Amino acid sequence: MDRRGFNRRVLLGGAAVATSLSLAPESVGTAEAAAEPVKTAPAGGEVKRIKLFAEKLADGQMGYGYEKGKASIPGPLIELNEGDTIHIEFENTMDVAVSLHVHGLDYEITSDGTKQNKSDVEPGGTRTYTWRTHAPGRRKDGTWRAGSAGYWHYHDHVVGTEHGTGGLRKGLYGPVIVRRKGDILPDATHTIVFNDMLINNKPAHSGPNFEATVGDRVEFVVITHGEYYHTFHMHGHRWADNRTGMLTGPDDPSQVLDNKITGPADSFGFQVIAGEGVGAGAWMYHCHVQSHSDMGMVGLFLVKKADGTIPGYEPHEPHEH
Ligand SMILES: [Cu+2]
Repeated sequence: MDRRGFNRRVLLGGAAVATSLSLAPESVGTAEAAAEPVKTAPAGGEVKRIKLFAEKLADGQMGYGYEKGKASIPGPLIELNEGDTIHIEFENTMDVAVSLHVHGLDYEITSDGTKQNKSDVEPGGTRTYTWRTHAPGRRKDGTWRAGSAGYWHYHDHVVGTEHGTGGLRKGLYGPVIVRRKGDILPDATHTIVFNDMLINNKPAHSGPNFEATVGDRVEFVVITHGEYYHTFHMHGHRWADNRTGMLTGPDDPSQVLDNKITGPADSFGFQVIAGEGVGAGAWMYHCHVQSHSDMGMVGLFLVKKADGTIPGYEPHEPHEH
């Protein structure tokens, strides 16, 4: 036990020791962060208001951003708790019509983000899109209604074609996470979008790379767009094929994976403890369709030791982050 863990346990007393041990049965060795109490999502019910812009980027691509001049690909992460409502004041700064269409959440037809019901936005225009979420519960007829919690995504639905094919290709997409009360919160969240043969619309063979320190609880949101099916593979880490990507207990029947097939508009997410049981390293993630990985659908999960070093890793080319 290192000094930090020791002090924490002394300060928190015996009960906390028992709790942390039960949360981290494999904490021997590398899973130091897992021995600390986890933070969890609160109940929802908030009404949130944000601004979102669609912009042309300098290189001709397109992105969503919270501020003018700060659009990114993928667009910003929108995080909600079941029961929250979000009003998004959306401004189109481009010279073509654009929209905002979300998967998985509750919205009325006026927030659909398609031309078919005139819920897109003309050049220079604004529109407020409203997304709602709900907790699971029993319907009056006795059947069970799923909650909104999940790893979802938003994207344009009008640039190029009436399906937004051009907007998606140029980068108009982003992640949405809806959490359930009690869901474990990560230390960091990263989004990986397989879009045609690129990752996050970056040039082939150029990542993106994501950094963490051994023991960090790191969440990945994986989204696919474009023309192809892919398989998402990560080295040295695994996840469960369920809503959160984490097993709920010893009897959770979800399959544990390190490779998952994913097709256009699919999304899933999971959390890992960086380097758990395996240590620091430049851990690859990539599409496992061999021709796709050879063409550059590859990035690195750079897991550092506590002293900041990564054994065996020498960055040999400048990477964009
Ligand atoms: Cu692929």
